[in-house]
Amino acid sequence: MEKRIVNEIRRLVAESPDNRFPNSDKHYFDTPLVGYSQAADPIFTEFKTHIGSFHLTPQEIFASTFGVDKGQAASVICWILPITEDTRKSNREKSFFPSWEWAQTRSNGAKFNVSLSLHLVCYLEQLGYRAVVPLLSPAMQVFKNAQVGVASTWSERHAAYAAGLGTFSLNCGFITERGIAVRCGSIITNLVLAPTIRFNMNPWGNCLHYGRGGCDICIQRCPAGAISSKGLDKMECYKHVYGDAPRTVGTIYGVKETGCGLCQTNVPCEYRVPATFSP
Ligand code: B12
Repeated sequence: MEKRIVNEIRRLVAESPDNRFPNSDKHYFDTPLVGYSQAADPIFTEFKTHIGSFHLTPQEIFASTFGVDKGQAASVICWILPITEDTRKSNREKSFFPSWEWAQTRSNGAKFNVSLSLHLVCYLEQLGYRAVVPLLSPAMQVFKNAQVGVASTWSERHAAYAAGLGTFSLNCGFITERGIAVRCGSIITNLVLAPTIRFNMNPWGNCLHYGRGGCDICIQRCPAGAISSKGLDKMECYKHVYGDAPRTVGTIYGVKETGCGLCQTNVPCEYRVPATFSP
């Protein structure tokens, strides 16, 4: 069953017209990475201590969606959608606002990610299982003033970390074997799946800043001055990502959400886990 799910996610990424730029054959996302974790993994309870008690476990989301008497969540299915090389290259050249390609990926690629999640829910339902997209569940909320800054009741990156798909970084981003220029997604189901092994037990293991020290390229790339050796100032990042950038280039690009992603491109971790420091 694990293999069937991987194949279904890959098939949709390869074939869906929603994973295409407008009037083009070019994809928003390349072949995805997929990982699984057990819903009862104690790491999900541990996340409450890192993020806040509002961050929910898979079982809490499952129960709030289907009711407490409708069985238990068994697994979390996570995927990583790598942003294509053309889009990454176009954003590498930018020094303040994101490229047109990046903005399309943020806006329309994110919609594809939602359709992929919903497709998977239907796919599992047809096989007789229950499944829920945490970000579309009734329990989903975003808190602007949590102790850790802007945060939601379900963090896709933490779910992906639990599924062994990568680690965090200095700028808070998630670095996978296909790099940091990615989008993440997940669903929770009562289908029992074998969990992916978490090889990297260091939550920041893929980030050169922590691994060898000295890599501060993302600090220099940030147009909002939001990254320092202490990490990410989420409010400064938020003001640029949801304020200045869409206000200035959103209309020109024809999208409401442009993202930014400068700290995810032209950095050593852009499309791989960086082995050495190469400015
Ligand atoms: C709120 C939000 C924002 C906010 C706040 C960002 C943040 N870091 O939380 C703002 C507006 C600033 C933002 C900006 C961006 N975002 Co945003 N955002 C989200 C959202 C909706 C929720 C994130 C959340 O709640 N995180 C929880 C908080 C608490 O996590 P955290 O602070 O990062 O976690 C730290 C601690 O927990 C710590 N930690 C401490 N102790 C321990 C111990 C252990 C064991 C572990 C595991 C961790 C840990 O490690 C983490 C890193 O320091 C998610 C979608 C989702 N629901 O997940 C997308 C998401 C995180 N964003 C994403 C993206 C792409 C972006 C942008 C690049 C914009 C763009 N699209 O162009 C920028 C990049 C900012 C950055 N460098 O992280 C992607 C992540 C891609 C990636 N590779 O990381 C997500 C997952 C969306 C998606 N579906 O793909 N975002």
